[in-house]
Amino acid sequence: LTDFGIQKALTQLGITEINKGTSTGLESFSNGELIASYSPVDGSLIAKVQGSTKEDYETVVAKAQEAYKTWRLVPAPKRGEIVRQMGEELRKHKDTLGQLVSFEMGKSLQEGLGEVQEMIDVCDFAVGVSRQLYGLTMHSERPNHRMYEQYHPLGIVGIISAFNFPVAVWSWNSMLAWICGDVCIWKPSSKTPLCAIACQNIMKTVLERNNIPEGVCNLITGEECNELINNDKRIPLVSFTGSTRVGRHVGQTVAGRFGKTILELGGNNAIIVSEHADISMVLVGAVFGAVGTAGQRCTTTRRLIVHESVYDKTVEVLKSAYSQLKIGNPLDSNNHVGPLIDKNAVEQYLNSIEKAKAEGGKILVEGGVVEGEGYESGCYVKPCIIEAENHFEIVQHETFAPILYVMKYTNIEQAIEMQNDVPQGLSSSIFTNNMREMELFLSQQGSDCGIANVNIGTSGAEIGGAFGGEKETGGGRESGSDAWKAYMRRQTNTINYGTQLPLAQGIKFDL
Ligand code: UN1
Repeated sequence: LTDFGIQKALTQLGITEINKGTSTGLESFSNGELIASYSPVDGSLIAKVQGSTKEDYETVVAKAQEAYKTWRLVPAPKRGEIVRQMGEELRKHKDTLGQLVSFEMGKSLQEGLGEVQEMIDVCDFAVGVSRQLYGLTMHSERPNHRMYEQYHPLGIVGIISAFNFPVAVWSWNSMLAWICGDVCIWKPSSKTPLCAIACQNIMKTVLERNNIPEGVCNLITGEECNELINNDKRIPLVSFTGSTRVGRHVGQTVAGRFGKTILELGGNNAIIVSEHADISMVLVGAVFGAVGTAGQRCTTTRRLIVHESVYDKTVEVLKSAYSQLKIGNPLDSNNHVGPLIDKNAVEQYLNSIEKAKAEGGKILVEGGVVEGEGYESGCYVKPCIIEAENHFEIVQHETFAPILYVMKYTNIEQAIEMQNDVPQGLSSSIFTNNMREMELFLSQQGSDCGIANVNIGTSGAEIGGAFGGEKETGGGRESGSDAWKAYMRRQTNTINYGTQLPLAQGIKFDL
C-alpha cells in the first residue's frame, strides 16, 4: 500500500478513519449500514463507509432544498467563479485523487489522472458557459410586443453514477448543474464510495471558503438511495449512468412522476477498418479502445468490423500487440491493463467467452484469469479477441470486460449496416483515408450513434462535445456543447408594451 502512497493520498484527501467507518463528509447524517470498499488491485479492504438511511436521505434533501433557495439567486457568472475555484482545487489534488481512482477502481494511473483532468476541463468549460446561458429573442406577430425565451434553474439534480468513471461523470453533471443554479445530490457507485468522499471533501473546502451552504453539493451512499431518488418529486432531474437494464427502470419510474432524466447507458461500440485505413493508426485506436480501463468504459471498442482485404493483416498486427500487453498493478506505469472491478465482473467475462464459443466464435487471442504473485485479488483477466458474427446474441450484448469481437465485411454499406445493427448507439468510428467512405459514415445514412469518429477510436471523448448516445444508450447528453440546457427549465415570455390588447392569430374578442 505505502509503496504506491495510497495511505498518504487518502489522508491528503481527508479520508482518515480507515476501517472504523469512514464518514461520507456528512458525519452527523450517516447512520446506515457499512459499505466495504475493496481494491481490485490487491483485494485489500481500503475502508468501510457509512451508508445513508431513509432519515439521512430526508435530512440531505431538506438541506439541498434550503441551499437551492439562495444558490439560485447567485448570478450565474458568480456561480461560475465558484466552479473555477473548484477546478483550481482539483488541480492541487490531481495526483492524489488520480491515485485513489486507480486504486479503488483499478484503472491505470495514467487513466486515473486523465479522469481528474476531465474534471478540471469540465470546470473550465462550465466557467465559460456560466456567461453564456443564452436564450433567444423572436419577433412577435403583434405590434408593440416583444418575445423572448429564457432559462431558469430546475432545483435539485440527482446524480447516480457508475464505478467505471467514479469521479469524472459526476463532475460533468454537477459542474454544469451548479452554473445553471441547481443543487446536486450524488449517489455514487457502492463499489467506489471513497472517490466520492474525496470529491465531497475537496468541494467542501471551496464552499466553506465562500460561505456557501454545503447543501449545494450533497453526497449520499448505499443502494437503497436509488429508489428514493427515482420516486422523489422534489428531484426534477435524475442523471443516471449505468446499465441499460437499470436505466430502463430509472427512466420509467422518473417519467411516471413527470420528472426528467439524462440516461447514459450501455454501448456496443464498433470500429470499421476500411481497406483504405492506416493500419498503424488502427492499432493504437483499437487496442487502447478495447483494453483501456480493462474494457470497462461505456465507449470501449467491443467490435472491429474489418474489410476482407485487410482482415488477415489487421488480425496479425492485433495479435502481436496483444502478446505484448502487460497485465498487472495499474499503479505501476509499466502495465497496460489493470484488474476488473470485482470477481463478479470476472465471472461475467468468463461466461461471455463461453457463450461466444458456443455460438460459433473462434478464439484468436485466448482469454482467462491471470493467477500467481501480484494477482491475488483474482480480478485480473487477459484481454481476448474472438472472431464472431454480428448477429450472435453475445455480440449484441455489452459485456464490461476486455473482449474484442472481430468480423469481416465486403463493402462499406454492409459495414455501416453491421455497425448500426445492435440495440445500443453510443460511440462508433471508421478508419479510412477515403473521403467518400468517411462522409458516408458521417451522413444521415451512416452511423446511428451519438458519437461518430474518423481515424480515432471509439473511446476517449473530449469534454467539449455533448456526450451520449441513441437507442438503448438512453438518449441523454452530458458535458459539452449545449448539454447545459438539460439542467434548466425553459420559459417563453411575451411582453405587451402597447396600449391595446390584440390577441394572437388575429382572433377578435370584443367586449
Ligand atoms: C464512460 O465510460 O462512462 O469517452 C464515460 C470516454 C471518456 C468517458 C467515458 N471520456 O471514453
